[in-house]
Amino acid sequence: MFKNVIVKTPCKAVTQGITSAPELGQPDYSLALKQHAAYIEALKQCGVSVTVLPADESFPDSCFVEDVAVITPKCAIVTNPGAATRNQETKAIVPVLKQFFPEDKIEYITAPGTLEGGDVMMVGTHFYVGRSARTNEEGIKQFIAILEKHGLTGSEVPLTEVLHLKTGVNYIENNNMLVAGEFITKAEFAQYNKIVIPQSESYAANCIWVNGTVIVPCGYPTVEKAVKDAGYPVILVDTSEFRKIDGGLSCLSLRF
Ligand code: CIR
Repeated sequence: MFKNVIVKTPCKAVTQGITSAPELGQPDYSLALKQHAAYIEALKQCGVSVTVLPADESFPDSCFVEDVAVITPKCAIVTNPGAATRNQETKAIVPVLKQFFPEDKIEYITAPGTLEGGDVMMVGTHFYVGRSARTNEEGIKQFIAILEKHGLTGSEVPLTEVLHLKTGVNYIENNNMLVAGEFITKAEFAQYNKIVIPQSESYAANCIWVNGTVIVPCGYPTVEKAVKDAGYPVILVDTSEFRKIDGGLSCLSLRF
């Protein structure tokens, strides 16, 4: 169960966030703020305490707070984002993590290692780590060494089609895993009960489990039904403005 969630308010520069889909247009700032507020309300409905960090105009993508840290049941790991314009976003998360963890439970990925939290998927005490354009071999090596120091385990999952691991695969507990695209057939995930997502709704592979409820993005009826059919209560949240800059539900929070 999660007790805490950290989110970060989108800044006005969110309109300039990195995107692989410019054809979707720029995010509307005021709508992004409204959607972010609804996201916070959905999280609160799941019984977590939400820490809302102030917007930071220096970093257009800084609302995607998941990428700057990985929080495990044993320690917090400050990442080293591979995206140049995002790399220094980690500075602001360190004092926040210190409010929740003693210094000896805060670890760091360092250059030449790179790693972004969107590439990390927690399944119990095991962490799958996507090797992506943002997370490199050295980053994964450091990350797994940190996990092992704290009694946890990790393994690498190569990916080629999507931005981050969790862009295409998400664990929703009870052995259930939402899988899309290249993750549907990966041997690493053969042991799970896979909920296969059609290509037309692949964006909605990025749902989040929060204390028994699954938060699903608005507008993906096949995924909504599949998650409900798997027995979960569902809360829908509109993420249209974050989608325009490759962001989804998981990217917008740290849950622990
Ligand atoms: C980026 O390219 O870094 C942002 N525009 C989107 C980050 C999405 N984060 C995530 O999947 N964890």
